[in-house]
Amino acid sequence: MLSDNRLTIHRLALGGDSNAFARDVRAGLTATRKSIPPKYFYDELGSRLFEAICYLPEYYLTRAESEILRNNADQIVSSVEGPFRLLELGSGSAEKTRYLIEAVLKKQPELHYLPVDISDSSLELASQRLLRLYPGLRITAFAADYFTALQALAKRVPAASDRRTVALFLGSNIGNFGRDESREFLRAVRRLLHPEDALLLGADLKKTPEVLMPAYDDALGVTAAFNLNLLARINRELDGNFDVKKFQHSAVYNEELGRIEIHLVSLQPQVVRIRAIDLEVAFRKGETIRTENSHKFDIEQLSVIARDTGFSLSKTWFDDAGLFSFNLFVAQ
Ligand code: AVJ
Repeated sequence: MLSDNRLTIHRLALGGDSNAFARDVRAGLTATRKSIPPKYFYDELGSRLFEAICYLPEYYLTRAESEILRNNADQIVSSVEGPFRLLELGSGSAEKTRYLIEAVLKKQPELHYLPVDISDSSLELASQRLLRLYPGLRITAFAADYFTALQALAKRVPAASDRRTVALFLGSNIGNFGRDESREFLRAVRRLLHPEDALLLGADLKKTPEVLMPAYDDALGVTAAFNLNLLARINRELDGNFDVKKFQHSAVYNEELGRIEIHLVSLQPQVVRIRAIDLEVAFRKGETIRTENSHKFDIEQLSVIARDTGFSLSKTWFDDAGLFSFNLFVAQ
């Protein structure tokens, strides 16, 4: 635990937890349909590759959500009665969060910000920067996956009686969850909140494949590098011998389930060794590892999800092009 006056970082997903990575890689690569959970994209290199994705012309999500926040931050913050503290799940570079932090700091002199991120390097970098920018800020950060962090928060960060908690779940991170998992997650968030506390949820909207597909298969190949880095990470951390060139990034839109499905495709029959977990994995030509689902939403769906998880969808903001939604969920 790193701690000074204004910053405390709880490292609950330290490098030492390469155990969980080892376990999940073994389970995922020995299953009939191979998969690896997307949270493992975000080692230090992967987090930086994701930030590069956010600058791509094809990846409209980040720009659309930034536009909403830039244009509406004051109104968004005023829709909940303060004073606040902000709890952010999946804070990353916290670039977009700054709009909300600035809007809050216009209304109250100090703010307690509690970011959670799987990448401790992102968390530390973003926290130091925010503290330099905003003297009124105090940060308690959690380097952990979502469910670990929610458990820790329930134990260590008792519900505040003198201020509202506003939880942030931006960037359509919710899209990684399936139907049941998203509900389990939102119920766990809801348990941390009091009635009238709020969750601000950024969710990408359903749209034509012509717009969706390039966002997940860009011309420069940054998304491909982001996806393939997962194999390189297994090589680095688990002493694997993946030949990354013998796999290819693939993104498919599953219209029926309303989601982009991301895979790594084996370009030939091959056997890969992962020494640290004493595993040999055979791939057929064309066999894939599923690495991510990215669900897309409509407002009706979001309002049902809110109701199912102890919230009520009270307002939605859109960008001018109507690509992305920013939703105020009020705890019931
Ligand atoms: C961080 C989960 C929101 O699904 O759009 C971007 C991750 N994957 N390009 C998304 C991602 C490939 C991203 N989320």
